Formats: sequence, structure tokens, C-alpha cells
Amino acid sequence: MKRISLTQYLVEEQRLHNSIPAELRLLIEVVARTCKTISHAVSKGALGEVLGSAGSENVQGEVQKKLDVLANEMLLEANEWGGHLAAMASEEMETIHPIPNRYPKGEYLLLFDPLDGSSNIDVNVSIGTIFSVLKAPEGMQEPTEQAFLQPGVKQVAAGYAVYGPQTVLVLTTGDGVNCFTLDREMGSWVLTQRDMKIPEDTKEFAINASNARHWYPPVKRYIDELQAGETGPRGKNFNMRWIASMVADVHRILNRGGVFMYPADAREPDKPGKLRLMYEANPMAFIVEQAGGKATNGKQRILDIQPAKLHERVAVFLGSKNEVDKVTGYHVDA
Ligand code: AHM
Ligand code: MG
Repeated sequence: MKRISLTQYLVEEQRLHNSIPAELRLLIEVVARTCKTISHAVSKGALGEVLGSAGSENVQGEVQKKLDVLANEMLLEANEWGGHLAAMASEEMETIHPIPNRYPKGEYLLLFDPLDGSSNIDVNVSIGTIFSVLKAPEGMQEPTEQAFLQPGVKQVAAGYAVYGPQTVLVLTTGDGVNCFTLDREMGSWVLTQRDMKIPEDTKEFAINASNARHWYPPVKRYIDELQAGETGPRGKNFNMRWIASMVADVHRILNRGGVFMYPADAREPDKPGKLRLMYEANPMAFIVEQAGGKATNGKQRILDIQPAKLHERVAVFLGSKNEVDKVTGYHVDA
């Protein structure tokens, strides 16, 4: 089998379809290279003294793990000097991170969740990195938070890495979705799945069912119907999977279909869900749509949401098209 590396894939895309400008290609390569470094740190575990708490909290008041902080620093450092970026923003930092004056600046904005699935770090379950790339607004002098507040349809690239039994990188630049596997001996990303497609129908769903008593009626109705099995209104049995790492749940769905849900619920009526629009929902929605799936907040396409703030939260329903349509329909009817 002829092996195609990430670099080769990106260069060919740039040549054949003109879909990836050179600057964007280089930026993606830096992010991908950093994911290799993060993967290496993750795989060392206790031997690398990287497990456990960092003794700090992030802007959302969540306890930061050592690896959350380490992965964030790795991404910042690697992407500062390349000249492709105007600024970065991270789930782990309160404010945006402009490129220091000692480096040249570029036209892109990079957003990331450096280590998604933090609760799984210390127990050796798959975790990952999610990223999203936007263009800085025309004529912008100094980057501000406002520059980042663009709806997800404006993303020019998005991807995630999963640090699991294999380390994989899934990427879209708006021309389908491709998966690369890290060859640990050679240190290179090798194209292993081209043009990933999510089946329209599924018998698998993912939700944290411990929150069932807090769900609003549309979610409760939808899940009750799935759980009623073949004698219920859906006429078939559904299976449930919940890894508690969005990267790993989404990766399963890209491979064999399914519907992933993190709804808003009655615990905190003012909070529209747990997941973050800019670092989690938007990049995943872009990838899922590019693979033929759908992603909504129950009422609206996620990629159309105009963000009001950097750390905005959002309800998420994504995956196999027909199931996302169904659960979204229940919200619209409500
Ligand atoms: P994190 O970015 O702090 O790790 O939080 C996001 C994660 C998602 O990966 C996952 O789907 C969800 O939180 C799990 O939440 P819960 O622990 O409520 O099941
Ligand atoms: Mg996360």
C-alpha cells in the first residue's frame, strides 16, 4: 500500500483543488506536530510525572490537570512563532493570546481545547485535542476577543486528535473528512481513511444518562423512545455508549454512526449546556457536517450560531442525520 503522509496530502490538496492556501497548510502542520508531542506526553503517564492535578482552576472554574496545562503550553509555544497566526484562544485561558510582538503575524485565528476529556486523563481512557481555525477580520489591527466571535460556518479548518490505543488525527478543510494515524516509529501522520462518511441511520446513542432526572421534556421523550426498544415507537433496539471524552465519542460516530448529545438541563436553567461552542461544538459540527451528518443545539444548526462570548456554552446534538433531525424535531415541536 502506498503511504500518503499528512504533508503530502495537504500539498496535493493545495495543488489539485486549491482548497488549502500555503499559510493554512503550514499552520495545520504545526498543530499536527504539536499533537504528536502531546500524544508522547500522554503516553508516558505516571512515568512522565504528568498525571494528577495542576493545583489550579481554569476560567470555567474546573480543576486543571497537569496535562491540561502542559498541552495548552505546548500548543501556544509551537504556534507563536510560525507567522501564520494573529492570535489564539483556548478553553484553558480566560482571555485571548495575541502573537507576541517579537514574531511576525499572519491572518488566521486558532482556537483549541488542548486536552478534551480531562476526567479520563488519570484513568488511561482515550482523550484528545480539538482545534478550529478562523480568518481574522479584514483590516484588523490588534486582535481582540471580538475578532473570534464568528459563527462556525466561517471556519476554514477544524480537526481533532485522539490519544487512544492508536493516536489519530481527523481533519477537515471544508472538502470532506480524512483520518491520519500516527506511525510512532517513523513519527509521521499517515493517511488511513479518506472521505469519512457518517451513516444516516444508527442504532447507537451517547448521552450521560445520570442526568436523566434533569432533562427537559424533548430529550426525555426522545431517550424514552430509544430505550423502549423494538416494541416501542421506534421499532428497534438501541445500544448506548458514553466515553465522557467528546473526541472519542465523535470518533466512534464518524466510523460507525450514532448520535451524541449533551443537552441543556434543569440543573442550571441559565446554562445552555456544558460544552463550549468555540472549542468543542463548532469544530466537531464542521467535521460532522463534512462527513454527511448533522449538528444542532436542538433548535438551530450549530454552525449558524452567532457567538456572544468566547467561552459560550451550547447544547449539542450531533451525528447520524436522521436521528439528529428526530431529536431536533422534538425540540421544535415543544
Ligand atoms: P473537558 O473539555 O473539560 O474535558 O470537558 C468536556 C467533556 C467532553 O469531552 C465530554 O463529552 C463531557 O465533558 C463529559 O461530561 P460528563 O463528565 O458530564 O459526562
Ligand atoms: Mg473539552
